[in-house]
Formats: sequence, C-alpha cells, structure tokens
Amino acid sequence: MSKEKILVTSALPYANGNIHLGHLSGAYLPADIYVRYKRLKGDDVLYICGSDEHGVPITISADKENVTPQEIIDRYHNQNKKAFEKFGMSFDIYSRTSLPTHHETAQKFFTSFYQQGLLEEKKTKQYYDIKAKMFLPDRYVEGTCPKCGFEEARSDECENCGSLYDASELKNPKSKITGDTPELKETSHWYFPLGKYQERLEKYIDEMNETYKWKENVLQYCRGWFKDGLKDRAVTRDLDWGVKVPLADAEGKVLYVWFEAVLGYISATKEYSDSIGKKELWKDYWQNSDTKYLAFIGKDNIVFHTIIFPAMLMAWNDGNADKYILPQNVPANEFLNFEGKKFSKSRGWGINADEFLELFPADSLRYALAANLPENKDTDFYWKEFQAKNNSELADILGNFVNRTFIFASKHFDGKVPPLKNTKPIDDEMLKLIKNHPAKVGKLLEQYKIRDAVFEMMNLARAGNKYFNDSEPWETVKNNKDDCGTTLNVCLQTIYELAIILSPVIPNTAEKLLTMLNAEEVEWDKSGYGNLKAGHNLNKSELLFTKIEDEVIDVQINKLPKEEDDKKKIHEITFEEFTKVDLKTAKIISAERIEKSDKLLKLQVKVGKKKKQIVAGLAKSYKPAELIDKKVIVVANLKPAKLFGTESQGMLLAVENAEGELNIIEVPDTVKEGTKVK
Ligand code: B3M
Ligand code: ZN
Repeated sequence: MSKEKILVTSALPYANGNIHLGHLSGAYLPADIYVRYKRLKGDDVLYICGSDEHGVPITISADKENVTPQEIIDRYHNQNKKAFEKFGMSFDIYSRTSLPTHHETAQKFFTSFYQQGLLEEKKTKQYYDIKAKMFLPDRYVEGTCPKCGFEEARSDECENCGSLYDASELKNPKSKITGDTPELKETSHWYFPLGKYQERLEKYIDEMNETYKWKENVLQYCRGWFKDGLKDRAVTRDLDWGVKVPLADAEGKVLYVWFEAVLGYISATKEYSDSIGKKELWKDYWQNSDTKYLAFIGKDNIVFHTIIFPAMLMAWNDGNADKYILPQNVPANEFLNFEGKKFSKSRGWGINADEFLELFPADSLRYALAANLPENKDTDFYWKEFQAKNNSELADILGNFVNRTFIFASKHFDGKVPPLKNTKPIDDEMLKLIKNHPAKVGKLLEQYKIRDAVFEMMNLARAGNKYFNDSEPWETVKNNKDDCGTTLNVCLQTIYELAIILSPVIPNTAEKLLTMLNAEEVEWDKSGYGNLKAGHNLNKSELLFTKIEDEVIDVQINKLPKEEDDKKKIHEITFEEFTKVDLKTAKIISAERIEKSDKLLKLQVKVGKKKKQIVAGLAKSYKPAELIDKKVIVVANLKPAKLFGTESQGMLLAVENAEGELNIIEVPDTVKEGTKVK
C-alpha cells in the first residue's frame, strides 16, 4: 500500500486544571497508539496538540486565586506538557492558543466570515453579575425552572424536564460566581449561521461514514443534533480574556472560546512548521486533499468537531482560494470513570496523571488504560484492576516469557541467537502466527478498535509462553540441542516482533526489548520472522516489570474520600436552608400501634393550638402509654406523606443508641407546646 499522509489532533485541554486518567483514556492515549502505529507503518504522520488557554473557566480560576489568567495558563500548560511527556505522548508539538499565531489565525477566520456577510449582529439580553463585573455564561447562572420548578435549572435550559426557555423566564436566578441575583442587561453579539450548513454537513458525514466508517456513538450524537435542527450560534462573548474580535466597534468582546479553540489545531501546525524552519509545511497537511485528518476527542466535544468545525472550514473554503480539508474521521471515546464514579476535582475523586506517574511506570498505566478504553461505552478505572493488569499480564505473561527466553539463551547458547533447524509442526505453527500477527493487530488499529488490538498484542506473548512450555527446551537441551536451538530462535524472533507491535502501547518497554535484543526498530510490516540472524549477539536481559504489592495498592484505595466524607459534604447546608426547617415543641396527646407494622406508632400531637398526626418509628422502643403527655420537638412544616396507609404530617426528633433503640428528645415541662426551637 502506498504511504499515507496523516494529520492527527487530540482535543486541546483547558489550561486551568491537571490532566487526569479520564482525559488520557478519552482523547490522548488512543491517538498516541494510533500515531505510533502509523509511524511504524512508514506513513507520514503529524501529531498536533496544545493547551486551550481562553474561556471563562480560566478567568474564574484566576479570580478565585487572585492571580492573572496568564499565571493560570502558564502553570497548567507547563504542568500538563510535562505530564504528557512523562506519559509518553508523542506529539510533534504541544502548542498553546495564547500565542500570536493563533490569535491571528482565529481573527482571519472571523474576518473572512464577516466579509462574506455570514455573520449577523444581534442584540440579546444576558445575565450580568454586577459584583463580578461580567456577563455570565449559561452554566454560571442557576435558578428555578419556569416549567417544572426544578431548582437547579440553567439559565435557558432545564436538565430536569428538558425544556428550553428564554433566560428572562428563569425564576430566582443566581450567579454561581458570587451567589448574587444577576440582572438582565442588553448586549450584542455576532452569530454564525450554522443552520445554513445543515444539509451540507449531513451529506459530508454520510459520505465520510460510507467510506471510512465512523463510530456508532459519534453518528448518534450527530443525528441527534440534526434532528433538533442546527441553529445560529453566537461566536463572540463579553469578556476581556481571549482573542479580541477584530472589528472597530467590538471593545470588550472576544471570540467564543470554541470558535477559536478548534482553529488552534491549525495554528499549532503553523507553530510546528515555524519551529522546524519550514514555514509553509502546515499547508501540506491542512490544505492538501491527500491528507487524512483524524480528530481524537472525548464524547463531550463531538458537536464541535463533527459539526461546528467542519461548518467553519466549509465557510472559509466558500470564500477563499486556499481550501482546507475536513476531518475524515472523529473517533470519539466515551468516558472513563474512577472506581465507579465520575472524576471530580472538588470531591477529590480520581488521580491526576502527574501524581500517578510519580508512583507507577508510564507503561503500566498505558497498558492498563489501553486494555480498558471507553471505546463504545463508559468504563471504570479500578486500582485492583490496574494491579492485576500489571502483575498478571505485563509481569507474568510478557515479562516471564522474555525473561525465561533470555536466561535460557544466555545459559545454553552463550547469549547468541541459535539457528533455526528442522522445524516441527509446533514450530511451524508458531512461525505462521508470528508472520500473520502484525497484519491482524494492524487491522484492528485501523478500525480504532484499540482495546481488541491490545488484547491481540498480548496474545502473542501468551502464545509464546505456551510454545515455550510445549517445546520443553529444558528437556531438549539435554538430548537434542538443535531442537532446543530452534525453540529459542523462534522465541527470540517472537520477542522481536513483540518489541515492535507492543511499542505503540508500551514504548519504554519496547525500547528496552530492542536493547536487550541488540537490534534496531523495523517497520511494522517487517516485524514478522527473519530479523534476527543466527549467531547474532544478544545483550544482557533486564527486569521489565516489577509486581505491585497489595499494600501499595491499598494505600491508594485508602486515600480515596470515604462514602461518609462524601455524605457529610453533600449534607452541608446553609444557615438559610436550616431556617427553612420549622422546629416546634409539641405535646403528645395520644399514641396507638399501627396494625401490621411492628415499628410504627400513630401519634396525635398538639403544636400550639393546632393538632397534628405523626407516624413515628417508635414502637420497638416505647409502649404507647409511655408517650402520653411527653413534650417533644417536631418538624412542623414537613410535607405530609403516607406511611402504611396512614397520613403523617410531621416528624419527631429522637436519637438512636448503639442497640438501635430510639430515645425521643424531650423538652422541659415548663416550655409551652408550639414554641419555636432555635
Ligand atoms: N478545551 C474542552 C476540553 O478540554 C476543550 C477542547 C478543545 S478542542 C479544540 O474538554
Ligand atoms: Zn424544568
């Protein structure tokens, strides 16, 4: 097959936080494995990434810490760049959107759209936080849904009932930044007519899918968007951090972060071209119809890469002589969760890449994540599974196979590759497997079935171990040294192949293997049999993987916030919320058992002048008669509910002892019933 020209991008992470394992699994590791594989195939691959350094989340982080946005992006850009390096990401460049080249590129796109008359200026009313002195993006306004009463609805959309409404209809709007009530203030923005491109976009996706087979999860998202109908989208924001809107009357306005971030892929490629002294090289990728462009992302970014970015490129191409290519495929992944829950910085749930890599080798992490990528559905990272992948696969299967082969070769063949002589069926079968395996694994990688590919890679080591066992070289070494040599020859050739086909996943280990073999890297398709000549000198073997002990993993598991800590946090309420609970003293005037329940008692209580019926779980702790005339505390404003068919109009406070017995909280007899408890 002729060599391909391939441009690969991974989503540009926001430089306001650290990369965690979820990010790695979504958009980075799969792309890196694919890129490394394609390079081994001899293709011309360019792999681009960088930090997304604009947008409100960055300004908010800066405000919180009382530092400049520049300080935030510098910090996280550098930290993430280092973490990616440590993880073994093989970007050709890790650029950043705060650079002048990017600002110019993004402004050029805006100007082109503006000059083509595509952008419409519209006046809108938006929530403005007076204290924070800023217009609030949708996700920073919360209030009560005008349709269903859900209290955590967004400014123009309710997660609970799914309705969309005008921001002015939201009840009790609150700014999530200051907690204040924001005011609606008029502003104007430029809108990109996304709707106009719907037909072309549908056709583009259909065609790409027909030829290159897009992932089902990606297609489904797109269909959903098309079904709802694409609408105009504002491409500017009122903010002072970002790419300035290149118009005279646009003071205080910047390009919407998503509008410019996707163009960051192009500007980063320009940066790369400049850095190697070939200024025009970027065009050879972005403006070359022979280039295959693949955008790796997580599922939350699908619409931006399959709809908005392509529409922008179409719009540019309509009005300019130099034409950009569109993504040929967008192999988006679902999410990786952590020990059964979503990663959450605020709850301390999950682990950052750099912290992880302080503790364990990058290859162990790469392998464990790759074997469990969220390709079609969300998956979970579990510490115990990570340990098992490292110990029972990397160490026990791969490590063991390599180790026993090298020990045997050094002990009985003077550290040289023995010749292949009179092969038997068992050897022929193994040789056939080696010969066909790279193509088999390659085919899976071409289809972005990376998990399956990883499984097949390790299968070669599994087969190697089995072949070693079945050939019994410890027997043949005594009575048939040629046969023994043949076994070792085949095992060493297998290790050579493993060093190549496993290298996209565990590059550091692959390098070690090549050093041990005293051999050079070969192309993927040439990694089958025949690379080690008889008599070739091997180097000394090294330990490839250290087993991870239970204690080491337990330390990590014990570090996770406990369920109770979680609950404590969730149950924290404000004083205002507390005052909503109407606690009053009450006097019990009657009590009786509820039929068929051995726990519940039906009580009549007097709260001031009012009478209330309360169903309480006191039957195991009190006889009804014991309760009469007791003065207690009740929640007087609890919504009535039915328990065992009996209405309960309140709740009574009691404490439970270690045996599970309840003791009602009594108040002194001198306190009148109906008194407010504070
Ligand atoms: N920064 C969102 C994210 O990190 C966004 C991606 C931009 S890709 C051009 O998930
Ligand atoms: Zn609602």
